[in-house]
Amino acid sequence: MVSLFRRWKPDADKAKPAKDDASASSAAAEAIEAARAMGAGADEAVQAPPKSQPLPPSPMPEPAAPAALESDPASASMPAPGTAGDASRTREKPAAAPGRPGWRERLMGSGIARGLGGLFARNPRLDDDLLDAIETALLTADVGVTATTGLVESLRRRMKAREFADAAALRTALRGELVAILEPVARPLVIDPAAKPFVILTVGVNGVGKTTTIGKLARRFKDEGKSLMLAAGDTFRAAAVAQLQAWGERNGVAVVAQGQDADAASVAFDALQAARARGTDVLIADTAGRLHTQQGLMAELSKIKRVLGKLDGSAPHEVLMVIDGTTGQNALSQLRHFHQAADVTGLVVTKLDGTAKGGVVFALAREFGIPIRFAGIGERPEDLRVFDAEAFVDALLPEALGA
Ligand SMILES: Nc1nc2c(ncn2[C@@H]2O[C@H](COP(=O)(O)OP(=O)(O)OP(=O)(O)O)[C@@H](O)[C@H]2O)c(=O)[nH]1
Ligand SMILES: [Mg+2]
Repeated sequence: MVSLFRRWKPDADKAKPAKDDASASSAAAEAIEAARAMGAGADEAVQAPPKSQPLPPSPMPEPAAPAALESDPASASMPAPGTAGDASRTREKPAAAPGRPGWRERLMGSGIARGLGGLFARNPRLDDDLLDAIETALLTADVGVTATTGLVESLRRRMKAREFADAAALRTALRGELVAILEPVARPLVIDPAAKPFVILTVGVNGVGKTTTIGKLARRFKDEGKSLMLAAGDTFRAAAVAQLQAWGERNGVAVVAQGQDADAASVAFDALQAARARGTDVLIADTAGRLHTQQGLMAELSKIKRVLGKLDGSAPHEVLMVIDGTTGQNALSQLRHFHQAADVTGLVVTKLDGTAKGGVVFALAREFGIPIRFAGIGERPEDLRVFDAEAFVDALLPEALGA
């Protein structure tokens, strides 16, 4: 898989001196929206037993019912429930192609970008004040104490050694250090064509963007010409099944479901069986959001994994944990627990657009070293980018110091 991102070219648009926190960075732009999740039907309709009331995510599921999988016209019509714009591409297209919002445009509104941008404008001189301001900006953006201290101390040492001629040189060094933290985890998800299907199990706490991310991935894989199937493993709420079905319909993807209160492991098992029978390339299983501190719910994830493994010893091939970028340091604790229960193999950090602080990405990278596969930078189907360390960092740092 190729990185979607086009590296942002520092000189692409000359930065202007920032004047305040928010504006600092050169090409500021914001992004954001807030929208909704999507839905998607299927070219095979799934059977979602009645039960309709969207209930708040709550405790445990239960027994299952036979998964129904009816084939139906592969139409991709449905207006995705509460979704935002559609868009046809999600692919390896130049994500930042002219006219399309790229990383920079999307992340400029984020807390970390605003903090770093303003700081260089306010502290154009190469001195301790600048370092203090950088430290504050990183801490405020949730980079975390350990990572921040390491970064700032390293910069301080280099500054004392007269390595930097001016603040611009220090900015370049900061960029290099930030990229160095992320580079090791910027490893894209590669779908092994030998796995039929390649099973992706998505996990995460409530509301982080799991289902939306599945919808975005469905679009991406479809565009890549892969056949896929979705498993409605969030059986806590009827609305969750409907949400996934809407996404499936939208993308013409089959969704296997049993409805609310079904046993999530059973849904996953049925879906894997169906996907194998059809020679499907990729199966993505949704799961209900759960608090990482609730042991019973975490154990259910282990069960889903085990059950999948019974059909295919190597499944799931990817346990994709979705993390809300606005979560802050709590994300570390979430990952620790989910990793313990389900051996997380990849991350998607969502909501990096808007007001997300985003700095937690650095903390996660430093502490766990688990690959960050994708970044969610909006609610539309195309707002999922293959994670690119340099593009991400460049979107956060002002291109000029504005001094
Ligand atoms: N701004 C922004 N919003 C997002 C992004 N990803 C998801 N969302 C929004 O976050 C909200 C929750 O998304 P869902 O996909 O339903 O989250 P979930 O993890 O499946 O939620 P549960 O199933 O209830 O645990 C929706 O309003 C989405 O549109 C993103 O990258 N940026
Ligand atoms: Mg969901």
